[in-house]
Amino acid sequence: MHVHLEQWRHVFKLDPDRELTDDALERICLSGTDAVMVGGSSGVTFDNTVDLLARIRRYEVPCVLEVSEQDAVVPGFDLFMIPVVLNAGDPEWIVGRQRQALREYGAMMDWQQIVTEGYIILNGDSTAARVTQADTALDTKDVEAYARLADKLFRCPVVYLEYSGVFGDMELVKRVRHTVGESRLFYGGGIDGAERAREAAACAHTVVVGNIVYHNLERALETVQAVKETV
Ligand code: 1GP
Repeated sequence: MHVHLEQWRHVFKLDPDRELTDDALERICLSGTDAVMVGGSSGVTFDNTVDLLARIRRYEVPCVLEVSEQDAVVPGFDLFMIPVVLNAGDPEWIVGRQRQALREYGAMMDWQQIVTEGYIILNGDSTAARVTQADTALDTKDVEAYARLADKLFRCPVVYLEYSGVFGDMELVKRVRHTVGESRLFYGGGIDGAERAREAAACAHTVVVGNIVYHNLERALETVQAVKETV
């Protein structure tokens, strides 16, 4: 399948380590979202990833894997998104794990299917921040500099402002959108319904909705239309 991430407005991120009923999954996949991203910061395994992929594959929605665990790289996704955590304190999450993966699979990878995400983690209390030892004490200029680094220097197709668990600073998100040129700006964190979805959609190119899927499916589903209606 051909995936056009430069056109995505709304994405659901599903965690293979969490339970979701068939009915809930069906409603997510048929919601009109542009893609389902599979990924999580802990407990992601080959088995739970392959299970979730197989269940999502009953539907036509594009399905991409955000790789955090080499052992959980399952073939058959439409796209593999590789986070490079620009503000990680531990270089494992900038180039370390990537080097390890490329040592093993570099010669046989299909580069057409791979997209680099320049990640900037901004919620210091999130699992992602803890795992990567992210330096989240950043001011606006730092964040803009990281965004330029991803966009201009590394030419990442995606810059990802990750607030996972909390709703972010929309002024900052907007500034970053004006800063990036070629990259697409993804925003994720704390979207719990239509209102925040609209706010985030006004500031970022692409809005990622995660957690709320597991807490309030109705509100999660509302976010699709809310984002699509926002110019
Ligand atoms: C997490 O950016 C996503 O990686 C979405 O965040 O779970 O807070 O919606 P939430």
